[in-house]
Amino acid sequence: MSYTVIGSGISPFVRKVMAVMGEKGLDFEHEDLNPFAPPEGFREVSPLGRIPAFRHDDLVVNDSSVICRYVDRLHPDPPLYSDDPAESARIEWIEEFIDGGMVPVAGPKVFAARVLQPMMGGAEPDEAAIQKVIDEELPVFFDYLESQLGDGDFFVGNKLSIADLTVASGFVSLRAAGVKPEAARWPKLSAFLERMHARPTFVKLIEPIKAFLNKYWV
Ligand SMILES: N[C@@H](CCC(=O)N[C@@H](CS)C(=O)NCC(=O)O)C(=O)O
Repeated sequence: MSYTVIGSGISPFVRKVMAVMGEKGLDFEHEDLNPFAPPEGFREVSPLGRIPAFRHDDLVVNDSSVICRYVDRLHPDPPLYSDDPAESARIEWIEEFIDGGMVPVAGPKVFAARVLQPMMGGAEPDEAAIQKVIDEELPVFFDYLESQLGDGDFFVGNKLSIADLTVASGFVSLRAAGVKPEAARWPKLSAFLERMHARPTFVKLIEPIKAFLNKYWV
C-alpha cells in the first residue's frame, strides 16, 4: 500500500493533506509539482489542474477536503471528523471558511503578491495594496476565527479535527508572507497558532518553508 501526495508543499491545501498524514502517522511519497508549470499529462491526474492530487496505489483522489476525508475513513485513528452531525457541520464549516474564504484572499493578494510572484521573476510587490489587504480584509477572517475559539485548545469539541489542521495550514502561508495575528488583538487565535505550529507535525512541515521562504517569515 503506497500513498503519494502530489503538489508543492508551499500550497496550504497540500500542507493540509500532509498534516493529516502526519497526525495519523502515515508514510507517504511527496511528488513536488507546480500547478502553474505542470508536467505533461497532469490533467489526467488532476482534471481541474489543481494541487493537491493524491495517489493511493492505483486510485487517484482530488481536492484536499475529499482527500482528507478519504484518508480519515481509511485510517480513523485519531478521528479528524465527528459522528455527531452538528459537530461535524461545525468542523467542516471551519475547514471551508479557510479553504473557500481566507485562502482565496490571503493566497493571491498577500502570499503570491509579496512572496511567490517576485520569486518567480514576476512583478515586484505593490506594498501599499498588500498592506491594505492586511489591514482591511484579513482582520475580518481573524475576528471570526477568534470568535469561534472557546476556552479549549481546539475549534470544535475540544479535540483535534480537520478544522484545526486547516486553520493551522492556512496561516503558515501568511507567516511566510510576514503576517501573524497580533496576540493583543486576537489572543485566542494567536495562542492557538502557537500551539498548533509547535506540534511535531507542523514543525516538520514548517522547517523547509521557513528555510526556503525566509525573507518575510514571522
Ligand atoms: N479546493 C481545492 C483548491 C486547490 C487549489 O486551488 N490549489 C491551488 C494551489 S494553492 C492550485 O492548484 N492552483 C492552480 C490553478 O488553479 O490553476 C483543494 O482544496 O484542493
